[in-house]
Amino acid sequence: MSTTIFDLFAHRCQETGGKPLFERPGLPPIDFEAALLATRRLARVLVDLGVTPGDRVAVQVEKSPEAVLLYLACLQVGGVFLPLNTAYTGAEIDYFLGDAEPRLFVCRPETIAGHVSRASGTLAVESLGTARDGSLMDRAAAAAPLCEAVLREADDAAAILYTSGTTGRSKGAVLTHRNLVSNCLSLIEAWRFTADDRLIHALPIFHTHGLFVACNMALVAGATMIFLTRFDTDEIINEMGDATVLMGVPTFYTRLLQSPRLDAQSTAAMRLFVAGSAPLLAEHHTEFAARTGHAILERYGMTETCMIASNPYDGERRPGAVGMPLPGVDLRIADRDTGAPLPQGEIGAIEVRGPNVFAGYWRMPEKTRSEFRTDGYFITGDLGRIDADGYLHIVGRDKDLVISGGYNVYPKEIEALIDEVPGVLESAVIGLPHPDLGEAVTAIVVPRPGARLEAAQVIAALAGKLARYKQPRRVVLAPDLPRNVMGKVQKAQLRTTHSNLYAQTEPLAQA
Ligand code: MLC
Ligand code: AMP
Repeated sequence: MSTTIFDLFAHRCQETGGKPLFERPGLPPIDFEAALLATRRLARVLVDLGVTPGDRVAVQVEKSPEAVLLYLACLQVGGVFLPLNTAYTGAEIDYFLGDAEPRLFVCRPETIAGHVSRASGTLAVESLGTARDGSLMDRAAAAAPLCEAVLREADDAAAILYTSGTTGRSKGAVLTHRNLVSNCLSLIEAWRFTADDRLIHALPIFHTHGLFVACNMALVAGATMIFLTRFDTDEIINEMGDATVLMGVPTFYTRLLQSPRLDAQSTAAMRLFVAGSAPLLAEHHTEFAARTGHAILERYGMTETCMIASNPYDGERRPGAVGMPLPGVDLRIADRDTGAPLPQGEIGAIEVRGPNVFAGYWRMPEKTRSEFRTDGYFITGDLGRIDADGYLHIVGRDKDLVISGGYNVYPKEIEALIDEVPGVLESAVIGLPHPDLGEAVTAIVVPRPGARLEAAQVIAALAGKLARYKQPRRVVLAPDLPRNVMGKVQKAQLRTTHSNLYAQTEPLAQA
């Protein structure tokens, strides 16, 4: 039997009872006690809907406190929480539901009409809105609280998060209770997170960063979350006067730096700024420190591994570095082909082992095996080196991946769809430096000889098939793609050729 995030939250509620857990501008706060009661009602609803231990609960809803409580309720009844990006289209949802075979799918009230037909003897479909509305909340209002929690083992699955693959299908990363609990407790200690903290939460809650780092830490430590539906520069700066911690992707910091309001005074109440999910430019780290007096604490993580490394809370937070492995995490720089550890200072594959590392990919034993070394190290697909002082630097990626505003996009998935567009001979999707997103998804497309193809046609053909953030921000038509002697497309060369494509681009929201 093992402790779960739900158990730790329920335990914390005994001490923090009437303290606010969620605060939202213009809305009444929700305290820990009320949150626990609502969770217990939702847990009863899950049981009534037939969710038994090990069953998946797939959820594609807008950000709300109730969505977090649904996650907790799922853990309470021993279910496996499966959050889905709100940007996913119908075709993408079909795949996830087919692959994960959930017992319950919870969608937005406005999309339920399109989803009810999915309901069957083995799949219940319910809805959850942002105003305590939806069929799930209707059921919860009438439900008696369920006070017992199902006992789980540390290696039992707690959640599945889908990550796209370099080839073919998306993979469901199965995270265990051990993964979530050990990582949460490590981070609470590493970042001195306490019940006195007030966390500005502006991240989405369907990914590791927003859910398993930010929410878990607040739920377990007894901190208050200033729960914002999305990132807005002015709103964040307004909240900083009454908050202590911000966790964000680098785009948050890029945008904050563009505001003349960001200075030592507006950030005076804050004690910690955390960045991760994508590389934070060293110059932004330095500029932020010069403007505010705060050194951003950059950390490194991955869906499959939760958080791996962090710059120190006390001690130098080194620009361009992601710090040292968290306690209990074994990290090595290894030869990409053999997995043999390399001498200190050399660049190689970043490999990790520890209680943070996931159980494997959902129903993909061979894929799982191929991503682990025989001695248990997981091959992250990132390339790095450890400097003389023990700081890890991520220097590149061994995987064909674009990270746009903190979201991962796997080129293979986009290329396959572009290649189906009439008039397209072939394509290469790459990430190019973008001043707001870090990297922007960009397609280099070769038309068929004689075809009259326009970039806009390619973009239009992808609409509706792919989540918006995966769609290329620009399509560049080219007569051919550079290849090496083996015939492999030289993406590095394409990235160099087009490196300035977005040099003058404005932030998304203002574009
Ligand atoms: C939104 N859009 C994006 C985008 N976000 N396009 C590319 N990349 C993105 N990241 C699109 C929208 O569909 C819309 O398209 C337009 O851009 C503007 O949308 P918006 O809603 O106004 O954007 P905004 O709210 O400003 O969002 C940008 C953002 C957001 C960076 C704040 O993407 C975000 O919160 N990212 C965080 C992702 C995250 O949590 N990653 C953690 C993964 S966990 P149009 O054309 O309709 O206008 C992980 C492990 C770890 O990686 O280590 O943490
Ligand atoms: P995801 O699959 O969405 O969990 O993304 C994980 C990937 O994000 C990692 O493998 C890294 O490539 C990248 N990443 C996360 N944090 C950082 C960071 N601080 N610096 C550079 N890359 C990062």
